[in-house]
Amino acid sequence: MNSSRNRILSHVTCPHCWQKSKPCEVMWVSAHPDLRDDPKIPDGQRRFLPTHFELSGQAVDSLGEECSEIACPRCHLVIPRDLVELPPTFFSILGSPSSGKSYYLSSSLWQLRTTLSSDFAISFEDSDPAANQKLHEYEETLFATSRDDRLVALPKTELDGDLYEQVEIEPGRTMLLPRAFVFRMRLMPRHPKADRVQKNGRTICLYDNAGEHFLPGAQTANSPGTRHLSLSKALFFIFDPTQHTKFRKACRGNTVDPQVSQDLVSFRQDHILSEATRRIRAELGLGQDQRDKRPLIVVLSKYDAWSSLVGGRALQRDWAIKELGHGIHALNVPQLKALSEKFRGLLNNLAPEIVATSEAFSEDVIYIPVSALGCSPRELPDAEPTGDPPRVPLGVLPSEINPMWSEVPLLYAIHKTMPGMIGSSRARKSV
Ligand SMILES: Nc1nc2c(ncn2[C@@H]2O[C@H](COP(=O)(O)OP(=O)(O)OP(=O)(O)O)[C@@H](O)[C@H]2O)c(=O)[nH]1
Ligand SMILES: [Mg+2]
Repeated sequence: MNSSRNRILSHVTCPHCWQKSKPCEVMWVSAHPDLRDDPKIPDGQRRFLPTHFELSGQAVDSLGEECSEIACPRCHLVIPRDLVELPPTFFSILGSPSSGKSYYLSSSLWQLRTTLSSDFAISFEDSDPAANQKLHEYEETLFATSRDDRLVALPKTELDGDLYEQVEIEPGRTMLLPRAFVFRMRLMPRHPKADRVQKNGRTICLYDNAGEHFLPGAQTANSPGTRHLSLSKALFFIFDPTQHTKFRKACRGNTVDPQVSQDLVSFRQDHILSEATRRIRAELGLGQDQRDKRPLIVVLSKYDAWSSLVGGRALQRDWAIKELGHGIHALNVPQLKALSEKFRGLLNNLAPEIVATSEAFSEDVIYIPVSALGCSPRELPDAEPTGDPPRVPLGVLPSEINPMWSEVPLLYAIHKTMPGMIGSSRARKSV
């Protein structure tokens, strides 16, 4: 493909089906309204390999219209243009149903949008705002609503809902592919390594899978929803203490959170992690005695509901993020590691199977508590109980939301996997 921009990568990775293509193999999406007959995308604009380009570098379709979107030659889904220029970094978020993945993703990205530019001099933007639309809706529901005195809730992520796309990948074979959220990161001029700004640009690709996708048997050749696990540079395992029998027992009476006080289905969360590690080992050809080198970040979600087990203190931002001067901050990695040891100790007491499964899989495990909401959700009045056992759906008051550390796991992953972007401070401050 042709481009008017500076740098083109040697191959382009599709964030939906993960096919790697040479830039010249990447297809364009016709812009003329009469070209709506793509064989793989029902009602989609025709995809084509261009022969004519405008001076601007945009391809021209067979009816003379200038085009702007590109698509994967295999699945025909749209690829954000940034993926042609900026190396992609995939991050995978996994966890059981209702462990808090969607709330965590929304809260962490909402925080990152401001923290990265204000504190780390890194710009962070949507690569394709239309493709990130669902996430915008989540963020607006929780953080930018005009009525913050009404209970709101994010929908449960469905196994085949609008975060997935059905594609007839070859005649008679339909695949269900996950939609990626893609972001562009670049160093800003005041970043200490800004002279290498071109080199240090990156795209980040993230997914919001339904928890059921991580259950044994859910991944098939035609529904490879979690194949990103083996491509990703860091894995985020969302462990929800409120779904764990011993944690629930230990903090009952010390929280009003209905997730602790009600009788809920408890998923064997170690099984979810084991299943993910089984898929990754099979995909990467990793032996049972070999450990993965990538960071495994065990995110202990809903800290607000179980903080009584560690003294009830709120997680302070300055325990994790330290100012270096001139408005530039670094991650206090020694402090994070020390805190990780404390939370590992708590897990070892109450959920040793999580520590054992995590550390048997990865050489590089860190335990980070977060609260995406910073408050407990409440039962939605007038809502019908659903599920088995039936329970009233929960909502949260936007005026009460006050996230704690939801940006920290992603900052740590960026620090570990993209050298030079986020530095580490040396000093440790005792907590
Ligand atoms: N107390 C507390 N509850 C939370 C927090 N984050 C999420 N929850 C609750 O956890 C429940 C499940 O959250 P989701 O983010 O929808 O869970 P999920 O992992 O995306 O679930 P699936 O989409 O089914 O896989 C919701 O009822 C939320 O109110 C938090 O920080 N604190
Ligand atoms: Mg979800």
